[in-house]
Amino acid sequence: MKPSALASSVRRGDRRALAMAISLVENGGPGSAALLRSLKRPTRTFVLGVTGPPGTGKSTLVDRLLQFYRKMGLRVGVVAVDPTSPISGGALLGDRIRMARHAGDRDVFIRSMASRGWSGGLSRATSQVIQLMDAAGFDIVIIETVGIGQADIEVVGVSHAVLVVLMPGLGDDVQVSKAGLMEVGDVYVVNKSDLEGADAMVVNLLGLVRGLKSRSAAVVKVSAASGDGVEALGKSIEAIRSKLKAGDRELMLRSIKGMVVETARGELMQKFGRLSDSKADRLAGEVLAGKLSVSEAASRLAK
Ligand SMILES: Nc1nc2c(ncn2[C@@H]2O[C@H](COP(=O)(O)OP(=O)(O)OP(=O)(O)O)[C@@H](O)[C@H]2O)c(=O)[nH]1
Ligand SMILES: [Mg+2]
Repeated sequence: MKPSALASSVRRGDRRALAMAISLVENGGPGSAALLRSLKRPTRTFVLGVTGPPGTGKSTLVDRLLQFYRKMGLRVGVVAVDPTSPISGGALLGDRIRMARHAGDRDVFIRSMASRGWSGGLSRATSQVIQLMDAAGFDIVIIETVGIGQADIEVVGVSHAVLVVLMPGLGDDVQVSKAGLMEVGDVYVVNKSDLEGADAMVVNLLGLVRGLKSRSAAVVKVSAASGDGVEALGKSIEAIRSKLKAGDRELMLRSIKGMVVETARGELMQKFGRLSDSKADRLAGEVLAGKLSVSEAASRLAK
């Protein structure tokens, strides 16, 4: 199918076309650039990032949020980024299984993607997939990152709002701030409120949030397993989404800028991959011959 025809089918909401288009941009083939060029500019979709350390309940919570938004009649796309499995080389199925009850719903589209070593908890094509889901008319795109604990969290850039999902027993609040997580959240979710230590964690987080200078953030306690607190969490996300609906320019720019930067990063990395190997061989030879230092060779390669 021609990229322009594929783009029209995606815009009509054709699910098979969307699946094909996502595979095309994931593989980065020749038609991919043409397809992306023929999409209209991003306009309406609310992008919600869900991040946090491994095993805190992100997927279980996304499943609850799907229920929350489906009750409102909204159409939701989900991108679940999994670490690349060393065995299969593809995305793990765990996240899809947790959200399986929505599999038959025509207004929900769930896609797992492998991170394939791409940093920041995303996959290389994440921002392109957001653009495709936007074109397909989804009201909300939820991105679940690879379970991460460090500060290079690119999901912040592409999202309009970021949930940082934590749970009791992760260690004290100092560890949360050390991991850079206090720099990124719009809503801090203390999940697994059925476990001991949840209330103490909420108190600690409220203290940290009050200390934030440049912005405000909320702290919400939930149990994704039972659904307790999910309505309240949904309301605090809706407070942010309503700003987007009202045309908040800063918020719109935040996600668009993140997508531009991520896409540029992807292009640079691809170019670098094509160039680097033969040049690196030659430069390594020059280092071995004593003509260049490693850092001089690296600067030349970077240029
Ligand atoms: N007790 C309790 N367990 C929960 C709750 N929510 C999720 N879990 C469990 O926590 C485990 C991890 O849940 P996931 O939803 O896979 O967590 P995740 O953050 O998506 O995990 P990764 O994607 O692997 O980082 C599962 O065994 C869930 O059943 C909760 O509210 N209470
Ligand atoms: Mg998960």
